[in-house]
Amino acid sequence: MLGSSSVIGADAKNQSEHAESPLIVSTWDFGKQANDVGMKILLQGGTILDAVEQGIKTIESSGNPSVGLSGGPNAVGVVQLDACIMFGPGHKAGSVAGIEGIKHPISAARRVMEKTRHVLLVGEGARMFALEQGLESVEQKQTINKPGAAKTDKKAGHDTIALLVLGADGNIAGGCSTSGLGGKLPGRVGDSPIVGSGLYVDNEVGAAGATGLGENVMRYCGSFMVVEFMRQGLDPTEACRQTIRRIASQDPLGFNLSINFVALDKRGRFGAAGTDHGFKYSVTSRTTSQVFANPGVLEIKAPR
Ligand code: SD4
Repeated sequence: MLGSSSVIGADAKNQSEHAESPLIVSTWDFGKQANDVGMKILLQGGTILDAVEQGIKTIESSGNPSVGLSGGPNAVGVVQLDACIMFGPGHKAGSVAGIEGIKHPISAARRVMEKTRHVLLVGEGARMFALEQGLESVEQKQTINKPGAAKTDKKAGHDTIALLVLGADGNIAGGCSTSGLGGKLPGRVGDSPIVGSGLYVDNEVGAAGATGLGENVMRYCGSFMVVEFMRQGLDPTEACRQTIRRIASQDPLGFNLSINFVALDKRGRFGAAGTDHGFKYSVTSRTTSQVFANPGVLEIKAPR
């Protein structure tokens, strides 16, 4: 809706200097579409959770190759989806993992948070719950009998939507949704539905979300780490960079991690950093909606 759709370069003025609310930050350039939907909801008086859910739903039904039922199938040809939602006040969370045939896993995650005593439902249980809640479903069929017959290490499709919202009242919510790694083994769960890995919201500090190779995020509680660095005083961009430095300093892969983070803080500052050169992120305020290039990669110093 707002602003231009051109990508703003990594050398643009320090993005963290911005400080305003409401504010929506999301992964990738397609995140802008979700942000715009979310901002419209906020400006019409909707809640931050509505902004998260409706924004992400837009991508889940957009034909995206890595989000929703149009996403990449697993090694037996079935799409298994992961999603998570968090609400800052009360530190609430809901997730679904490996859910099949449900059109909007983000809505299932929200229902888990709001309608159950639990945080994470997986597989068939998650699907049954979503159906019980009246969520839209489609039937899926396994198309490959032997998992080995499909690629299990497909690097394409690292395009999870993680979307963070700071409301005008200072409250924060976030969500993420993905079909996960293309060709994954059936039952594989990535970072996205794991609180603190693919998504983390702390209403006193800020929020962070991840996209990329989940295995390299979830072993380090990546989004939690970003938020903790913000708590220690780093701005969002520096918190994302420092998280990647920390992971790279420990990981045998070094910077060859394929991980990217977005973050916003309680003051309305935003930032991102990633090891993927092509990583982009989208930022939407009341008056502008922009796509930024990855500001992080070139400036990350070798950890050792
Ligand atoms: C996963 N992190 O399941 C997800 C995939 C992804 O951008 O982020 N793609 O590993």
